[in-house]
Amino acid sequence: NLKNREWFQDAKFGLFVHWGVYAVMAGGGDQGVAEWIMNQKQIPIEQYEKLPAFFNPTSFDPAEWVAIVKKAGMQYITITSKHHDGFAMYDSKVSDYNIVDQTPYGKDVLKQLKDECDKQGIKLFFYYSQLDWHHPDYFPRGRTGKDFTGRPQSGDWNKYIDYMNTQLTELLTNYGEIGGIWFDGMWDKPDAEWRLEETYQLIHDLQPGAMIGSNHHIAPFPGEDFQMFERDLPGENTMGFNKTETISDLPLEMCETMNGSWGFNLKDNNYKSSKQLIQTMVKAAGHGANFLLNTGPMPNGKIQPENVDTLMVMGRWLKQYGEA
Ligand code: FUL
Repeated sequence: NLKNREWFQDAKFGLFVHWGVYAVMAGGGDQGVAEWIMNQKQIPIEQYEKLPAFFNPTSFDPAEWVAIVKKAGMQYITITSKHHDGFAMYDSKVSDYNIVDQTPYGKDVLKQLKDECDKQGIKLFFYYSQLDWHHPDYFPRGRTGKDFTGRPQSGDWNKYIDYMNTQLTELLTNYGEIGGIWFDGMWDKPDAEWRLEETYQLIHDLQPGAMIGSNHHIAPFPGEDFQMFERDLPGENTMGFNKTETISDLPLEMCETMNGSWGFNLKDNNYKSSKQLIQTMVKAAGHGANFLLNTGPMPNGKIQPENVDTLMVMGRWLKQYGEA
């Protein structure tokens, strides 16, 4: 996948999308990271499972999303296929805890987005959370998603990893050629046997071109194709996430939020200015890192207008001053 690494190295700017049933709760009136609401408000699985019934993004228009991305001067999208809450935003056959089976909307948003990305020449990456607050076999539990979930205090860890590998197989088989997999959540159980080698091999066997990266906040493991930094420039650690001084020879990526949340948060109006974000993007480029800027679409399927405005300003700037 050298070719894809080269492409990635040069891609510079992408859209991160955190979208899930948590969007319905819009942060619950708090300023916190909205996609964490299940853990923050200690919502038991039995009750959280009622959320998908309210998720009906009838205004979701993938053509509009991808047009925004193109106008912003971005080359790729990374979207949550499953976040920590365990809910699959695609048509998974190994669990009915997914958008097709459990929401009135009933359609696979990843599929629709992928088709549109193909049409408009944008690469699509899937974010996948290894951490899971819903699956019973995610046991022993990690640092988060503990007793409040109502899961039995037992489970078979290897069965969970098998389940994860099956979901990854779906994602790498049913959506054509994808950009890669963006892992997150290993930090929840740093000492667990994640069987990384097997998972990474599986991905590379299924799609040799797919790039693997992981938000584990430490130095890259063998099999990973890029190194990422959460809300900090490579080598910096103002947020407390970055646990390593290592900056590898792999392509780099920095991800950042528009306000303080990844998922849609109604209360958090603390948006960074486009000027500030342009400066960070330029600094990231100076560090050789792509800038993956996040948006949390609303429950109706639209991208927040405030975020669209910012993206348009950035796109105009890039058109004027960017090299491509
Ligand atoms: C973090 C996650 O816990 C956040 O919810 C978000 O997905 C961010 C990109 O990574 O580790």
